[in-house]
Amino acid sequence: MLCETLIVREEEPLNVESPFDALDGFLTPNDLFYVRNHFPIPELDASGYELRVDGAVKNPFRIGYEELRSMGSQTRVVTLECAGNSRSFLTPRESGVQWALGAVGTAEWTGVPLRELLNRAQPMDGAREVVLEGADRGKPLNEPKPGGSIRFARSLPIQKAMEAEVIAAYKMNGDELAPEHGYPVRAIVPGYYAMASVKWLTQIRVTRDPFQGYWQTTEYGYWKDSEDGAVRHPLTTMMVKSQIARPRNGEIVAANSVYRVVGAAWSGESDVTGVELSVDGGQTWDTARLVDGIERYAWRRWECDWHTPGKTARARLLARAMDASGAVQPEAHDRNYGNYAIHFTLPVEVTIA
Ligand SMILES: Nc1nc2c(c(=O)[nH]1)N[C@H]1C(S)=C(S)[C@@H](COP(=O)(O)O)O[C@H]1N2
Ligand SMILES: [Mo]
Repeated sequence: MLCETLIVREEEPLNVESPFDALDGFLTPNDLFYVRNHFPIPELDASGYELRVDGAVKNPFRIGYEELRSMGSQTRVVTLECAGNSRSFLTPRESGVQWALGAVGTAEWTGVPLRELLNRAQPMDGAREVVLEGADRGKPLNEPKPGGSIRFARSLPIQKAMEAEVIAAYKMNGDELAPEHGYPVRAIVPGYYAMASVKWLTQIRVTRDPFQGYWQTTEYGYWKDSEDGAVRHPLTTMMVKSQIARPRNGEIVAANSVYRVVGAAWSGESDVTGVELSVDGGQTWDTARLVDGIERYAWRRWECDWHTPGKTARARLLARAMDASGAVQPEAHDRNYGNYAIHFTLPVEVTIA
C-alpha cells in the first residue's frame, strides 16, 4: 500500500511534502500538492482583496478580485519545484527544511497574464524588474536579516514578467486556490524555482533598480564564478532533474521479476528529451520510456522495466535526465548553490529478495 497523504516537515509555519512514491497521474491532486511557507498563512477573503500595481509606472492602479476574474484568462500546466527540494540527500547535511523528493508537483493553473496588468500600468522607460509581494509577514531566520518583520517578496526581470505564460492565478486544477496555496491570488512563474511564484499576491511594484530584498539575496541565491571571483545571483531557472518515484528508498523488490521503475523529469527553460536509468550504481544506463509528451513548463513522467536478478542482493538505482539545451543531470551537487538547486542524480537503494 502506498501512503497517500502529505508528509509534515514543519507545523508552524506549515511545510508539508507530497508522497512522491504515490506519483500517479500527470497532474498532482490539490490535496497531495506540497506546501512551502515561510510565515503563517494570512487570512484573506475575496471580497476585501485588492492587488496594487505601482512603482515606476505611468498609471498605478488597484484591482479587486471580481474585476481580475473578469479579465481574459489563461490556463496552463506548470510544474513547481521548491529550490530546496531533495535537501535531505545532501551530505554533509545542510540547514533548512529537510525535504525528500516531494517538494515538487504539477498542476493546471488559471489566471490573468501578468503582462496585461503591467501594460495597463504602463512601465516607465528604464523599468528593469517587477517585485511581487505577498500578504504574509514575519521575522526571517537567517543572517544577514532585517531587524523587524517583513513580507515575502521576490522580483523578476521585467522581460520574464512580460512573457505570456507568467500569470496571476486564481485557480488550481479547476478549483479556487486553497488558503495554503495562496488564496485568493498567487503568481505562477513557469520555469523558475517556485520561490518566484509568490502566494497571496497583493502588490506588484515595477522598479528601476535590482531588488535587494531578503528572499532575493540572503535566501534563494547562489554563487557564480566570474572574473571578479564568486558573485552572488538570485536563483531563477529550475535545473534539469529526474526523480525515481518507485521503488522507494529501502524497498524490498522481488528477485527474478520485472519491476516497473517509474518517475518524472523536468527542466526549467527547456524540454526534457531523455531519461536514463541505472540499476548498478551508475556503471551502465538504459533508456527509459517517456510517458508524457512535451508540454512546455510541465514535467514528463517516465518508466523503465527492470529485470531483477535471481539472487538476494542490494541495488543502487539512479536516473538521469537530459534536455533540449544539451544539459545533463550531474552526478554531484554544485556547492556554489549551497542548500538549493539539488538536482544531482539521487540514489535509491533497494534490497532484492
Ligand atoms: N507569499 C509567499 N509566497 C510564497 C512562499 C511564501 O512563503 N510566501 N513560498 C514560496 C516557495 S519557497 C515555494 S517553493 C512555493 C510553494 O508553493 P505551494 O506552497 O503552493 O506549493 O511558494 C512560494 N511563494
Ligand atoms: Mo521553495
